[in-house]
Amino acid sequence: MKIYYDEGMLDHETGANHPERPERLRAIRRRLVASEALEPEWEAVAPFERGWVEGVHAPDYVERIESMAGETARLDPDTVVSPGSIEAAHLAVGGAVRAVDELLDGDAEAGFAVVRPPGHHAEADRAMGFCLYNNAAIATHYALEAFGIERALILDWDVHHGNGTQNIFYDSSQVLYASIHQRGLFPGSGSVAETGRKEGRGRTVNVALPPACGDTDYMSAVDRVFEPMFENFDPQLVVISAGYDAHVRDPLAGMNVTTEGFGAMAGRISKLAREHAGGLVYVLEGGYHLEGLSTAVEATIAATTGHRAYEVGGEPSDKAREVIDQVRSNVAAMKA
Ligand code: OKP
Ligand code: ZN
Repeated sequence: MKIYYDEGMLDHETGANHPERPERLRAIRRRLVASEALEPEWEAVAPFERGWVEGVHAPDYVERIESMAGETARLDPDTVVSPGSIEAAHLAVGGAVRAVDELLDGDAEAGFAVVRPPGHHAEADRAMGFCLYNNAAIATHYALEAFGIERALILDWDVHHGNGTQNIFYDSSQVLYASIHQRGLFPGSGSVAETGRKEGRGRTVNVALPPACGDTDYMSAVDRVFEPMFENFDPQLVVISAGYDAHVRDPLAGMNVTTEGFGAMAGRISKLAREHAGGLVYVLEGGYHLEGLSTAVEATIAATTGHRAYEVGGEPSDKAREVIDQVRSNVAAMKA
């Protein structure tokens, strides 16, 4: 699988004790270099184009972010800019865009943009929750513009709700945003009742799970919500906002997904994506336990490429099933 990565993303410095740190990408890089049996192909990210970002973010916001290049700033209590951050943000956008570009050009069946800063909390006009530019939203918007795609699915399995991505496409019939996350965590949005607006009605899906859900709960959501979503919406592009902070070892959240669980999810979802859209792109979001993060990224790649098959057996908990069934009834009525 093609991996889109650039060392310049290590120069986004967030300060001592910040969980979103350069070591995250170093750990992934090291792990993938060591597992050469997976045949990762290291690709350069695309050179930044401001026009891509302006398709998603407000011009004033882009101007403000660009003016911070080389500087130090604090945008919210946990979102900071260091002298290398704006360049890193450009590389992150470039990684996501190049991955989508090569997928849709037919040069790759699957790609993984190993990027930071993450993106899914970034709103059209606001940085938030470690995120400056919304990498996945920008890459998706790029696909609509450059390739004339009419139905794109963004599936966000980061443990936090991707408020930015949801809001950017809330009115859009062309982009289906589906998130599975832990309810009650940052940023607080993402209830089951948030389902889209106007043309985008029914095009937002939130599987807002209670804490302590694990592999069987996540796989049940894949079977009972995501699979019918693929069938009914029939996406032409699939972008995964791939955060790994639902991992059982993650320090920021309270879910119990294992490395094998991520592998199982990636196996199922990548199969659906290949059947409907010819492949998929993973864009890294969160994930703050270095070993949990790096092994789960490895499992995602191994499952997607067919180097390994991961099995999860067993029934979901009653508390997860309740949410899943509620969401399922919304998805059942969806039409492409
Ligand atoms: C980014 B991503 C309350 C805590 C805020 C921010 C978490 C951002 C997560 N002040 N924590 O979705 O992994
Ligand atoms: Zn997260």
